[in-house]
Amino acid sequence: DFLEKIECDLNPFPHCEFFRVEGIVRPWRIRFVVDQLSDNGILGMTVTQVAGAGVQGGKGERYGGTEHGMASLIEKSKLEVVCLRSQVNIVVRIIATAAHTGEIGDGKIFVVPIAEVVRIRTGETGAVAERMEGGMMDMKQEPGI
Ligand code: AKG
Repeated sequence: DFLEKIECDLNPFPHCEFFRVEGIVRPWRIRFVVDQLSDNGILGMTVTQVAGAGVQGGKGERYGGTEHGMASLIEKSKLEVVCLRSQVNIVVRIIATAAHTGEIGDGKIFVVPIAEVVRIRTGETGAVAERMEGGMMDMKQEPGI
């Protein structure tokens, strides 16, 4: 499956240890996406119901040469996962595979660099703050990243 081969280019941020993978997906797919992440040991995530539009201005089809007026906003679910650099590709592939229908409106995934993670309860920072027992650090990571 081509979605299993997605490679994110993280080279613009060579020293960044953490990234936020932000998926904008169909609301009726979000439960499946979350389940797939959980099944792979990714337990820390945030989901928000949002409304928005992409490059097609919320229209179901692209009309060549025609200008769209104001974007019509479409309900979507926004999923945010903060993970280690070495887990970005795996998280992106899980979201993309679970959210894919092949139809217009499947959404997008953004990968955003994170400068720091702070656990409020303890004041811990960095990898210690990101780590959850049985969570992200225990899941599969890509070697050599
Ligand atoms: C867009 O605005 O780019 C779209 O793909 C509209 C279709 C949709 O999100 O359901």
